[in-house]
Amino acid sequence: MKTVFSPVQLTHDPKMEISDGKLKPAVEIPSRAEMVRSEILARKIGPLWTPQDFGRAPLERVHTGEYLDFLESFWSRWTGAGRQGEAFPFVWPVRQLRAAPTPSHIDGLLGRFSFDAGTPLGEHTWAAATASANSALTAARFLREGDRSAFALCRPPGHHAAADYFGGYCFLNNAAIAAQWLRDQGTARVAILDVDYHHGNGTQAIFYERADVMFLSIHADPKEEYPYFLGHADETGEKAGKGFTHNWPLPPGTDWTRYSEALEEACRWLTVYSPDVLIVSLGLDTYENDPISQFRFVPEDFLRLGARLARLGKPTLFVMEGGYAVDALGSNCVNVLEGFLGG
Ligand code: OKP
Ligand code: ZN
Repeated sequence: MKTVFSPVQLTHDPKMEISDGKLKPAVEIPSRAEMVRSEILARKIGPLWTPQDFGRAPLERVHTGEYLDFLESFWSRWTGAGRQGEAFPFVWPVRQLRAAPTPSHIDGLLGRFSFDAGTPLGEHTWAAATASANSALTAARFLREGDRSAFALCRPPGHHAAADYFGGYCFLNNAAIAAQWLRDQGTARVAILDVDYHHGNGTQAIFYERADVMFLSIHADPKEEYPYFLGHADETGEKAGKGFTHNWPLPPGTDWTRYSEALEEACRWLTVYSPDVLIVSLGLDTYENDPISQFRFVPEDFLRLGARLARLGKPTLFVMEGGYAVDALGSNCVNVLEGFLGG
């Protein structure tokens, strides 16, 4: 299985984040990707590829032009306004407040194009996020060219980012961009299975009214866990997309036994839908020692997960999302890929 990764993805290097109501050390850090890359090589999963630059067109198929313009121009506006260091939004157009007209002030723009204060933007965020999206696109291209599976070592992650807002450490929705690109290349049906501990609110929102991209997510119950405002069991799609989104919110403390019941239900939907390509939004933060999460996967469970996904028998694109126990991240991630490949 080929892995796609660019060193440019390491240049987004946040120092701090806002979580638990405080400024704390960032957890979505470059060493995450380095740990996974070195484990891929050590365990000989397959060759490492550098992404091709797909340009802006495939990003615009998922994100709005004004959102992309904001991300691209952010650093020059921020420094032009006399600001230094990484930026955090702090005011949002909720409910009766108006998202339009778009503010011209940098703090207004930050709020207009985000949904949380926990996601620092820095000088190299745009370069790293586009490199991450290009990794997903390049891996998708390998599937189009006949590979049965591929791994996009995406970082920064993507599944919380929607058409016009960032958050949850995500800026460009790598999995959604790859799914849309596959559709545009002629792949008729795509399914996205999101196994990250957190609900993939961005991906769900992007495809909520569509039947050509199914979205399934198994995650911590949003009543008790980030992102709090999406991912409930009654969200099943709208309009043409009715019945093409399904969510399995699970309680804190969920272990493999409980998780795998939800996974079997998700696999039944996948079998019925029979996608031409399966995209796995691969979060490794279901691990028992993850510092910000409350599920109880042990390392062998990641092998089991990969093996179960292989039994679906579909061309499969793995797109990395979260996972913050950095020391174990590489081995947990490669366990999924190795489990998929059959040990
Ligand atoms: C991104 B991904 C925990 C604060 C949580 C945001 C978490 C984003 C997770 N006390 N902050 O889905 O792994
Ligand atoms: Zn997560």
